[in-house]
Amino acid sequence: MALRSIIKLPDARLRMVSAEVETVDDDVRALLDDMLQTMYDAPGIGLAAIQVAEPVRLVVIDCARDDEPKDPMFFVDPKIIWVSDELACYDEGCLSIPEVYESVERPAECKVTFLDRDGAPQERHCTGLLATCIQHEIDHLNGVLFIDHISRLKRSRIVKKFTKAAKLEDVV
Ligand code: GNR
Ligand code: NI
Repeated sequence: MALRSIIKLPDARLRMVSAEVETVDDDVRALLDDMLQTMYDAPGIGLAAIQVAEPVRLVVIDCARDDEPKDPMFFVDPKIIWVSDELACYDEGCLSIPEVYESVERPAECKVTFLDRDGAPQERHCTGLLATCIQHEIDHLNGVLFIDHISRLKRSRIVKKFTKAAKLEDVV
């Protein structure tokens, strides 16, 4: 297992549409394990492969609270097949947009199909924080960021701030 570095806004790779995986082999499992370690280290509750610069449709999530046992979940080629009419608001953050938190409204529940770490097809009904997180991660697989769900004014302020910071880093 290895820690990978997480790419940040305004890295254009965050806008890529990631490719389907289809076969879950040892290379895919190794990348999933690296992603999990990187997510725990950050720390975060979810991570999409594109955040470690790998444009493939892989997601890891662990929504367990600090006082609960670890609950790592692996999603290969996740697809949303149903969303609830009911919406829920959550203060979202993103490891690729550090220290920015904004309220985002999404379907409160969803059903997702995916392949597990062994390549077996699975279906999961997601509620609560897991429902929010899996939708945030599947957005990443399609090049969509949570700031795309907030006002244009707020979004452009955030993008400007990160673009400026990246330019200053270039100088040093
Ligand atoms: O760590 C994370 N926390 C979080 C909080 C609310 C909604 C979504 C998330 S996912 C985020 C990690 C991340 O950037 N995943 O892509
Ligand atoms: Ni994110």
